[in-house]
Amino acid sequence: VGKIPWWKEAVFYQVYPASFKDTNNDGWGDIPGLIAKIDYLHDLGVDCVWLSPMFESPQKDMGYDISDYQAVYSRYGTLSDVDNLIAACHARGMKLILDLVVNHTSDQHPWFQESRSSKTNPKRDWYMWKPARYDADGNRMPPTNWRSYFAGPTWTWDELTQEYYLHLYDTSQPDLNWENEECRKAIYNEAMRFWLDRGVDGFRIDTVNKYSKRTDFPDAPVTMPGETDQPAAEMWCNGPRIHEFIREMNEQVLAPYNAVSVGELSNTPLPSQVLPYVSAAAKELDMVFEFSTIRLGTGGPFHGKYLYREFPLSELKAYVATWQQWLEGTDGWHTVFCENHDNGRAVSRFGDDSTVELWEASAKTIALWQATLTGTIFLYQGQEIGMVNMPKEWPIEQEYKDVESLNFYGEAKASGDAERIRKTEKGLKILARDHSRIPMQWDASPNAGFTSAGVMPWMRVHDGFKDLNVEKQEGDDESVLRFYKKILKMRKEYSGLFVHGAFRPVLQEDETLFVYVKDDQGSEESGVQVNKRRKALVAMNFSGQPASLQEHDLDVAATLGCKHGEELLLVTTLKKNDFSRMEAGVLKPWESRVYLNF
Ligand code: ISL
Ligand code: CA
Repeated sequence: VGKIPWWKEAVFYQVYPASFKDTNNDGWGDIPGLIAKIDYLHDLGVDCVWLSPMFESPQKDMGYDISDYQAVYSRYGTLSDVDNLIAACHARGMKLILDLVVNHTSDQHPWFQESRSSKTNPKRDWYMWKPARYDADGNRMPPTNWRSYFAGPTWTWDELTQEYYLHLYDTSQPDLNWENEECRKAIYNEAMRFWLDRGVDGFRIDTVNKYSKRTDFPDAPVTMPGETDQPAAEMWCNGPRIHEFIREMNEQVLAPYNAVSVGELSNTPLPSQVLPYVSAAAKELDMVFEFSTIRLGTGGPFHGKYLYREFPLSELKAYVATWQQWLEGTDGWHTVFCENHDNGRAVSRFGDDSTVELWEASAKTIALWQATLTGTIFLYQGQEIGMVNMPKEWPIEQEYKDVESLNFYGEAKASGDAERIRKTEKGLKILARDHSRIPMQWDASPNAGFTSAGVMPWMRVHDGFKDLNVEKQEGDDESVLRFYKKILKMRKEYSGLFVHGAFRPVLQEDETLFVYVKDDQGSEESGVQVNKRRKALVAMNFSGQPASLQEHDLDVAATLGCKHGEELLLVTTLKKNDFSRMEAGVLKPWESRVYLNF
């Protein structure tokens, strides 16, 4: 029986440094603030912190635009703060991973400054430069019709050398040219080995599927008639040399350091496309983030990204079932997450934040849902207290800061189409990346304890922080936070079921109940010693109405394959004072339970 790698059963927790905890009263979170909260994370049950970019950066895209891989953004701290953070994690048996952003740099990075300085500069080829095209009237046009992620073309004209450079994201984020070997070597040394040598345990790897582009640069087919720039993800996602590049990175850097890796795989919706990245035999990545579930309700990755679309529960369940089952019988591994810094809050999207009761019940149900799924679990800061989206009344122009939100909004306004503007506003108020970026709510003091009274935080603190904060929930043994602690412990105690188990959907078409069976038969494959064949039935009410199991023909004991009376209630989201009124076969609004066979 092989040894299970530590990262499979570990609980990962993403920290967005700007919004976690400010210690020097400049309104920005910082690394000393994270160090001050390490015991909080340890107590929650976190094993590994993923720290979003804290590198030197002009902050056009909140640090995903790096101008120096080996320096820390001064508002976040210093190199020695990072050393202290590594030590603080390791002293508690925890690990730390950093964000590796090497698809692009900032345009302020010295590599790009050199590259743009002349066509003969030795680093010219480290980025992707192309001459202009001209239309029939002699007007200059970009080399292709590709639309960038943040709206507008993927090409920006550079006056000095009279060529365009490629950028999949903002114009200030030029794409590195992975075709150039010297460039790859510099990435490995400066962005990776430098940090691994200081003791970090691995990386969350940004946009890992986009290093290899179609180098014949064809135009994308017109799928948005009337628009100059067309969606073109197939020109740069999962490109011709992508697996070669990642294998090389693994062989030369990740494997020698025994570093853990989790790659971000957007625009890769098919299991058959994902497996080559995470198959153990392929020696590329340990884990990946696949986005079908977290993108639910968005109109599409490009133009329609912020047009909200209502979706039935069955659609959510279908994605979960597909991705829970896709690696059965393979040597792949995957991740469980429903929040990150690029999406609205889960309780406002998949749960119900319309009343205090429904908020609390649905936040716990989301916790139970995540903690019972197979794969490595990732939490995002604030998820553990059920943080919600920004209030709908907050005006976009004043309170939203994200380049992507503001570009989409600007684009809608420029269209002059009132309907499109209205829909974009509505969509942003549910889906914008800004929702997850407001300050962490620590306590009921001014500024939610994120920063001191009188300081202006970089983003506004949620108006509801007095009722929704860590301190309040620490003191309430039925709070969302205490429930997370409990359920993360349960997940580890029954790791054969919840981390490794086989997933079987039940009642897949139902629009109220979300039900599945976890069976630890799957865990034998993953090398876990199984003493007793266990099964768990996870029954969750994803609605504001009571739901009767009987009416759904759901027989708990029979589904678990045990005798009646031999099913054990392992955990419920119900409050203790509701127990007396608990009806065996009826789930209250957003109530959820896990039963075990005996
Ligand atoms: O639609 C998208 C952009 O919102 C995604 O498909 C995107 O490609 C993906 O989420 C990449 O995100 C990562 O890289 C970006 C950065 O802005 C995000 O914050 C980061 O998570 C560029 O570095
Ligand atoms: Ca600060």
